[in-house]
Amino acid sequence: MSDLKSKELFEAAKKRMPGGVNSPVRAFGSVGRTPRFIASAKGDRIIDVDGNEMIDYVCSWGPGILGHAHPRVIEKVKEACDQGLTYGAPTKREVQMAELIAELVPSMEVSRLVSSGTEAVMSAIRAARGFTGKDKILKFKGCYHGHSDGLLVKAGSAALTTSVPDSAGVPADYTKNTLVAIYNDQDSVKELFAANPQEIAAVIVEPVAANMGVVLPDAGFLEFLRDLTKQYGALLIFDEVITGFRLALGGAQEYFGVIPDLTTLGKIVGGGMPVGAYGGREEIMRMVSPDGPVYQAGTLSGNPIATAAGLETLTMLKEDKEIYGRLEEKTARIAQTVRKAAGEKVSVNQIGSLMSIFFTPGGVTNYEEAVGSDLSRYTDYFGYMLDHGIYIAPSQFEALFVSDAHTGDDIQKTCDLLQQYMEQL
Ligand code: KE4
Repeated sequence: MSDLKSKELFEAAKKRMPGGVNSPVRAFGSVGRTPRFIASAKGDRIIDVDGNEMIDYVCSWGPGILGHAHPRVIEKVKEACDQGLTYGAPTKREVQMAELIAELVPSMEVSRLVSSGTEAVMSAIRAARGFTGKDKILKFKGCYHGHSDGLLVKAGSAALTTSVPDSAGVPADYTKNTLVAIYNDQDSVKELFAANPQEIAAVIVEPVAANMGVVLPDAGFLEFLRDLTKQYGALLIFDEVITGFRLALGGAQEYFGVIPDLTTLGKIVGGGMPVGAYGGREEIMRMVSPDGPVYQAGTLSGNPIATAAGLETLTMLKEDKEIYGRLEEKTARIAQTVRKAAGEKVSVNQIGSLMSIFFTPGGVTNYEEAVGSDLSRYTDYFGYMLDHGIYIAPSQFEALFVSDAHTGDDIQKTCDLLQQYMEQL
């Protein structure tokens, strides 16, 4: 597999863009390879500028649950384009989106569309602070909630690989109200609430962590957060940017039966176009301008092209609820292949269409165990898969995503390669 054209483009890109990319994880920084510059994608396949066709398990970090360039989504986007790209005025599709979001995620009685997951989280935090009149936010080490200043504290995702879990350029004043607990460690949460009994506006959590690799909530952990936040008059925010519409049609809150006060969405909600959303209990969301005093705005929020893609994607997921059974079956097949071939040498976390392989025995249930895994082995595994035409996350601290477009043959090809690799560990 030549990557000559990618190499040339990367050199040019590095001259004019930080790291040659528009988002750090794309730079392949932690796996020591040249990032593949992509020319096109269709279904479960992605094709780079050197013509290498690969089976894609990044799926654009989550939006691609239906696979790339689904004909129905493309058709709606093309139709929308002919009607103009943006108006800066309300449209019918935004009403349809808000109504469909409320139908699929009933806790999101009132919602607002924005243009990214970061914007959704930043705005939800502001609404929580505005509603409660409190300043502190509690997050979990290794969870990633986008790059807004107050949340770049012990963040996950690429912040872990670029060793800036506490980013430069963020004044201490901006993060003094950010408390950090340990995922799955109830005592660490209780201690922070006991020390700040009346000051915590909200707890924000990835209901399934997917930015330190995939780490599942221990049984009862989400229920514990729900009860404790109620006890202290704090809000519970589920960051469902990854799990939303992926773990179930109603997201992790449907899957686990734990209902937050606010939810943030991204990725799938836009069907591949730039859309984020935040929403929740009506009394909270009525705080948001122009109903209330919490200001938040956006030129391209609810953009007609983006909502065309998002609406068609959500509509297709609603029409075909069997998709979630298919996604679970495919992904569990991959996970079981690895467990069978590698035995105790690796830890595999899998739920629905999300999974991670950690090269460490004994299981991974939190940040320390994730970062303690053998990262150089991950790099070797990444290179092996890439050289054999399988495109997986270029970082241990991301997820492997499966889409409805992943064919049985491609899943089998993936399993065969994984078995070969894991058996020689
Ligand atoms: P965006 O601003 O990237 O749309 O969403 C931020 C965000 C918020 N919450 C969660 C749980 C997220 O996973 C993300 C973004 N996810 C990363 C992948 N781990 C996006 C990939 C990237 O940064 O390029």
